[in-house]
Formats: sequence, structure tokens, C-alpha cells
Amino acid sequence: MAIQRTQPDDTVSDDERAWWKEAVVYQVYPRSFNDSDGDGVGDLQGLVDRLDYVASLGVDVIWLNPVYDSPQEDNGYDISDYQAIYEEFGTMEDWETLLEEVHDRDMKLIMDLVVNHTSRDHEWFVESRQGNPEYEEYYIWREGDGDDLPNNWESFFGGSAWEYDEEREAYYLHLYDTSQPDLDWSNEDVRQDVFDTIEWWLEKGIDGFRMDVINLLSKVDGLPDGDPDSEWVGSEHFIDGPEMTEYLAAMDEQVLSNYDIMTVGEMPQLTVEEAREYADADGPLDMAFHFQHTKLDYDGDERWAVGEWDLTELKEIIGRWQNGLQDEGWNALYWENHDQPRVVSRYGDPVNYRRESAKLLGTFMLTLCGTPYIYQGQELGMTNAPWESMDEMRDVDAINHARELIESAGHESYEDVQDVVAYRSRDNARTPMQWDDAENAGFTDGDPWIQVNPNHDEVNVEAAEADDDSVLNYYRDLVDLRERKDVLVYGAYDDLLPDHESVYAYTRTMTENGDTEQVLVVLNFFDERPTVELPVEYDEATLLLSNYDRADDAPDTVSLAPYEARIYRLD
Ligand code: TEU
Repeated sequence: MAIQRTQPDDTVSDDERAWWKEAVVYQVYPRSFNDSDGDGVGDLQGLVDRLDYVASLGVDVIWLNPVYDSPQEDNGYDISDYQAIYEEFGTMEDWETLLEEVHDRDMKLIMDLVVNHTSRDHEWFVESRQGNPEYEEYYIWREGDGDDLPNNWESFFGGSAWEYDEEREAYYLHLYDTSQPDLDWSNEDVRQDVFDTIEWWLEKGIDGFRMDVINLLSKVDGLPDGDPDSEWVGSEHFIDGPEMTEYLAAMDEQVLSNYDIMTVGEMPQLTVEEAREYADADGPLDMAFHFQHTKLDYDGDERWAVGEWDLTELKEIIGRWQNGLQDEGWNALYWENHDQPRVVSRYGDPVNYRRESAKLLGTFMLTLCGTPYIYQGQELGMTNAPWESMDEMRDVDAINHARELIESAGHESYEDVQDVVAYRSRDNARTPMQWDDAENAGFTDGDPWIQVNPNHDEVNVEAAEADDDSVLNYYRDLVDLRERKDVLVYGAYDDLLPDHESVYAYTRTMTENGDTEQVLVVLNFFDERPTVELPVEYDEATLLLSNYDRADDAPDTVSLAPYEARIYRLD
């Protein structure tokens, strides 16, 4: 007999349901997806050409990274015009075609909203640095003569968060690259201009936003020095600042609440308690990306060092988020995005068990409670690339930190820091999508803007399509299973083995109209062959999906092969 849970949180009422909870999202980084005109850079037409592929995954929503006009210092996260398309990606007409084609395939399109900062080339900044009274206060300026920094805050990309501007003879704040000045959200005109921009896009018919570093908008008055020992100096004064809730509530009231859309906030250093507040039913955010599970392989707090990771720590983090948002808020589930190295190279085994571990990690992401986000190429089991020299790297974050590492630790050359930089670089996510085994993986006829991963001769869509057992076809099965099983979307999560160091096993349970449905997920995260006893009760167990062909034992005593993943239904 299935475990009859009595907790009220097993049941799902109609008003707890939402289309964006039932959706699976696919993230497209347009610069690296598909190049239609041979200039080596992916583009909107290239994405349109591959929409049938995206639809074939069974996903419901596409999140498109920034395509707005931009000098591309941070690949489009430095926006110079919110209402224009970056020329190399195409035209506004191409974008409109994209939206139409996405909708024609019954998918939705969400756009990236980057409003903590603009590009230095944005008209607002150009006017602001000239001291035009209308825009003077649009950014965070502080007096100075170029010698004394206004405070000790650091840029996430390394170095001080202040840059001296010769023209205005003052410093401006940039929490990211020097080319990305922070907007001053305490200025009502800034807020109004941003809200107008949001409305302009919503009126064009998009289905929502992913909001870049949205918990950084409010900075503490007086901009006091931060704790010099903290992971990101100054962050206690600019993350979740005092006016955050007010700004978001205004955004919601004036614009977002008038549309049936989905919103997901990207929130560095987010805790589950904060997520509950941000994501409460009346707020503007449906869900948020936190970073806790992406830091397991840091060395302590240090991102530019690699440490051993621990499965029980992953369980502890995931459990906290699964349980913490069970009745308030909603999880955004992800392993990869354009900022994260490839997950198989971090938490799987890219050499001996690439296929098995990619499937295992996918099973995990698609059987938790929340909305899953698959990043392009994750469904192929794409891996990190080699990065033999600095010349091959494109990412401002990786390049700055590689330089810092070389200087600070008394190293002499890139070779001395290559291991950590190649492992951590965001460029790993940005190598071109691997369509086939041709010279440039079918991504472009020209010279790709960034190297193609040499393993594209083996790991590519064409090969995966022809192989029933591919990671790609397994992802399709996972998405399909999730779309058919409400319990995988809404069911309550119970960790069966919180202390086990290599096997992760949990149930998902949902009660509806008095019937309880239960699914059991068993995951062996390493290359050992453990046998585990599981505290489950059932009359009948049906294996729904597995990445091995040999799962014949009953789910109360399970012997697992390396990186084996199984999903059972228990009745
Ligand atoms: O990223 C914010 C950010 O700080 C992280 O995503 C960071 O890259 C991550 O913690 C690394 O583990 C967003 C965008 O996603 C990123 O591409 C931009 O560079 C950044 O904002 C600035 O807009």
C-alpha cells in the first residue's frame, strides 16, 4: 500500500495551479545557438530555423537571453537601447517573426530584463555623464578626484566597483563590468522609464521576464563601506536593500499585474526565507533562481578555486528549498545557464560516464518540485571545453579573474591557473550548440566567435537523434513524463536517505480527490555499486523510467550501477 500521507500540503487546490508551474523552460543563448548568416555569431533567424527542434523536446517556454542593442562587453547584459535589437542578431522584424513562430508552436517566450544597470553607451548614461539635468541623477555618481575611491565595494567581475569618469569628473558605481553603470533606482524617473520599457515589451505580446540580478536594485543610503572579508565586498549594502520590496511592488502594480505572464528573478545570495517573502502570492515574482547548489564545488566561499563536493550537502540545500517553498513560493530548478559551467563536468563524470551521469542529473532536475529550466546543450550532455590559452577565452568575468589569479598568487602564466579557470569559466556554457559533427558543429559556416568544443564529433544533435539511448531522447522522456504526471509538478518532497553519501532517494506524493499518487526517485550520484534499503511501502511498483536497462529489483532494496537513475510509480 502506498504511504498514506495526511499532511494538508499533499493536496493541490485549483488556485494553487498555474501554467508556469506546469511548464518546462528551455533557455536559449542566442549568440551561441545557431548562426543563419555565416558571420560566426548566432542570431534570431538561426533560432527560428531550429524552433522545431526546441518544440520536439516537449518544452513549453523559451527564455531568450538579452537580444537588445548593446556593445556586447558582457554579451548583451550591457544594454544601450532597450527597444532595439542588436544588429548582429537581426532586426525587430526578425524578433517579431520569432515571437509568432514560437506562439504558432504553442510555446511561450520570456525575455531577459536587465535593469540594475545599462551599458555605458545608453543614451541615459551619455546624457548623465555630460551633466544634462534631466539625466544627471540616473546613475550612482560620487564626487572624487580620481585618487580616493568613494567606498570599498567590489565589482563581481573583480576590482573596485567604482570607475572614475573624466568627463563628469566623478566616480560612477558598477557592480559588474566598468561598461555596466548601475542605475539609481531611488530616482523616480528611472523607475518610471524602466516600467514603461517593461510595458512596451509586454504590449508586444511576450509571456514574461527573467529578471537579471533583480535583488540588487536598492542600495543602502550613504553607501557605507562593506565588510572587507566578505565574499563580495559591499554586498550587505546592495543585496536585498531597504527599498527592494517597494520597487518590486510598484513594478507589479503599475505593469506586471495587468498581464498573464511568468516572472523569474535572478537573485544572488538568496536565502529560502527571502524567497518566501519575494515570491508570496501578491508579489511580482513567481519564482527566483538561488545559487546555493551551484557553490558546492567552490573551495569554501572561493569561486575561483575548486573544492570537493558532498552529496549530503546537496541534499541539505535541496531539502531546505523543497520544503521551505512547499506552501509558499515556488522553486526555479536549474543546473546550468549561460553563467554556469556544464553540470556533467561538475557533478557528473564527463570522461567515463558522460551519458549516464548527464541522464542522472537530468532525472534529478526534472523530478523535483518547481519549474525546470533546461539550458541549451544540457539535453545533449555537453561538457566543459579545454581552454588551452587565454586567447581562446571570451568572457570578461573569466578573463579578469584569470589575470587577478595570475597576479595575486605569484603565478607566472595562464598555465599555472588554467585548471581552475578552465573549470569555472562561464565560457564553458557559451561554446556553440553542437548540431552535427561538421567542422563548426553545424553552428556556423563562418568563423565561430568562440571555440567549438572539440567533442562535437561525438556529442551532437544529429548523432543523438539517431540513437534511441541518447541523452537527448532521455530528456524527451523526462519532459514527457513530467507533463503527464501532476505528482512530479506538485507533489510533496520527502528525502528517504538524508545521510547517505552516494545515493539520493526521495518520494513525491500528491493527494487529489482522496486518491494518493506517489513517485519514487532513486539516484546513484557516483561510480560505485551501492545497495540501499528504502523505507517505502507499496503493493505494486512500476518502473517509469531509468537510464539503465537492468532495473528489475523491487524498490525497497535497490542495487545500483554507476550513475544509475530510476523513477518508480508506487501503488
Ligand atoms: O549574472 C549575475 C551574477 O552575478 C551571476 O549569475 C554570476 O555570473 C554567477 O554567480 C556565477 O556563478 C547576471 C547574468 O546572468 C550575467 O550573465 C551577467 O554578466 C550579470 O548578471 C550582469 O548583468
